[in-house]
Amino acid sequence: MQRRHFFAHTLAGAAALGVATVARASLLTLPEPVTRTDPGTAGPWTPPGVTGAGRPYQPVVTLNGWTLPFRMNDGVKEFHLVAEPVVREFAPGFSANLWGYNGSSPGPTIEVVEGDRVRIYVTNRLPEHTTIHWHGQRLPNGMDGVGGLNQPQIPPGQTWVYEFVARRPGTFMYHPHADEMTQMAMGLMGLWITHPKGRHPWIADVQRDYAFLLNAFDITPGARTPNVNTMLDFNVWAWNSRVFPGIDPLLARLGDRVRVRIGNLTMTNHPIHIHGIEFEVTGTDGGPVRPEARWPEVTVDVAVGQMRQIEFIADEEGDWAMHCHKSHHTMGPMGHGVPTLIGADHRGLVHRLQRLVPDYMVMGERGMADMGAMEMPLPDNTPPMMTGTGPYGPIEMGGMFTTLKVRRDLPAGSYRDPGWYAQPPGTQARPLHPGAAPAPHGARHHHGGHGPAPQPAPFDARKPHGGHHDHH
Ligand SMILES: [Cu+2]
Repeated sequence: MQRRHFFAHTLAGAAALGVATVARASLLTLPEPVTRTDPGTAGPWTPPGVTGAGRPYQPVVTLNGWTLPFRMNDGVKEFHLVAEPVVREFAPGFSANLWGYNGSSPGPTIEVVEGDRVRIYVTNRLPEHTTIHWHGQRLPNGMDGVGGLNQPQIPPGQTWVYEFVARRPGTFMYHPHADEMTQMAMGLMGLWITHPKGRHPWIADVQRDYAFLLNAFDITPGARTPNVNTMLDFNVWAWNSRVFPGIDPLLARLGDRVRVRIGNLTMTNHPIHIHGIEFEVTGTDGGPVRPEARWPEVTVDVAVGQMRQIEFIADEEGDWAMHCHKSHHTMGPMGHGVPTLIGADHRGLVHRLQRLVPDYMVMGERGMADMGAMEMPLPDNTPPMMTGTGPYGPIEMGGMFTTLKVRRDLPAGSYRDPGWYAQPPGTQARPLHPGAAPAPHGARHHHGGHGPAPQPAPFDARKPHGGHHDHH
């Protein structure tokens, strides 16, 4: 019964769409899948020589991600995506069992040129069927990847082929259109960049081009696998399946024109805010925005299922915060059902409570800032909560937070973290009475802008005493 159903499905697909026919013809020459599990940011990937539709381009840098190499086959750019279970480190001390592509969640970024003919082999190594939808692309209807509508779903164990021309330059995404709530809650998604074929009046040349996806998970503290039936109450707010302090900084040389492409595959909107500069929205998944239709912003709201492409000149040196402005999205897993204790007086209660609950701690009487500094017992494998240590102490941020680091002396094309910014004398907030300020963070603090760059402090992922990530 199971078997008959299975064959009926496959034949229907082949007859209706020709997708399986392409697959059969190409199976012998399937490109080796390229896999990467390292959650660090891979450098830009430049294909060798002029390929496909031609034109050298400034490659994107996928934040805590990578670009999938292709091979040329008779003028066609061939990619091989493998949908499979992966283990993703969200931040030091916190990893989860996700589904991804080619070893990572999100999957690798696909980067091509307008006019390229692209063939994508998709192998399903998941325990259930899947498809891939190429969000935002112009393509033949049978290649759009909506399971049941445009094609039968791809059963486990099979390889199917998508093929179309990248007709429109821009920023796109890919994700399953099969058991979508589960498969996206497990991390199946990726980015697609199509560079313009020639000089485009509405697409600027940039020195740095970053891309990342907003994604969210519901992972019970201490657990490793997302709850896939969660509809709204997610607790891990991530960029490319990473949370601060696990998200790499965006780097720019002073004066660089910088593009950032942000896609949202969570179930809520995210106002992404950058300090220190103003930007314009220069494109969406619908295409580039005409220059006369742009307006300046410092926060761009990225709604569910949208891509926003922003650009700015990095003309102000420093370490600038860049984060989702929903303040609970820059937090770890706490915040659910914790009562407000501001103004409450715990005196006399703590000792009695600790007789019943030995780990009981006072927190929140003065606000929650103490959380950033306290050594608080957390279950093993829990996201950092309000942590990440800067040159002046705890940054008190988690989740959807990172920094934009602008430096005069950053070499062109370098993506090496330059460490913390050293503020020139007289340009930093100061206490009214010298000596009243807490001591700066050890030897990492430097005055003046000309000394050696301070070393980046190791980020603290605080764990219980005796735990395997205890730093103290
Ligand atoms: Cu947000």
